[in-house]
Amino acid sequence: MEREEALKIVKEQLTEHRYQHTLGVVETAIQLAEKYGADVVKAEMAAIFHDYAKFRSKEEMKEIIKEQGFPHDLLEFNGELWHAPVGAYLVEKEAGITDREILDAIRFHTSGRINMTLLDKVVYLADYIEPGRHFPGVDEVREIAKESLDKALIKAIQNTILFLMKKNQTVYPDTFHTYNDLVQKLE
Ligand code: DGI
Ligand code: FE
Ligand code: FE
Ligand code: FE
Repeated sequence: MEREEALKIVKEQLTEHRYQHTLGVVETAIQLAEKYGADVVKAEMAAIFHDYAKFRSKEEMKEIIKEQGFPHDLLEFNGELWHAPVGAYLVEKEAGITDREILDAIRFHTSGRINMTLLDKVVYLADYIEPGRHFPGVDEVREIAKESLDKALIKAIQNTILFLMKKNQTVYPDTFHTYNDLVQKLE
């Protein structure tokens, strides 16, 4: 699928604000893919579609998680996590994207996973540091991203965990598993 066709499909699913965020993720993902040697075309596609399911109803997402046998513990944690696996499913079903690496980068763009692929990492980090993001600590992560993809990812996940904990929110175990895995593998 061409970039323009993909963008048109996604635009219909998103608010203008979320679409602008998506364009930021696309540009950042391309830059990171070029810098760190990921597949640029796949990074672009995964970025375009990463938040495809963001505005589906909680009811629809819950049904898909149950009926597709996605990890049931997702339902016990923050509903913000659901659009990632549900998005991977709907992007395949509705937009006809079948590439496993692209679908996985979408599936794991919120929680991460153990053994993240280069493409997973690029999309995760691009989502966090795209130019439209303004949360505390994001500039530090942008700086680290110039030196190390893994170190930037670790800092982004730390920030996310601390942010959730300060608000007395739960943290999905996979978020911790991703963090631990990246730290353990860091030289
Ligand atoms: O969809 P986006 O807003 O672009 O970004 P995202 O897909 O990374 O969603 C992150 C949101 O999910 C953020 O507001 C925090 C929330 N969240 C809730 N629990 C967790 C979580 N994020 C992570 N990474 N881990 C959690 O356990
Ligand atoms: Fe998202
Ligand atoms: Fe994210
Ligand atoms: Fe996003």
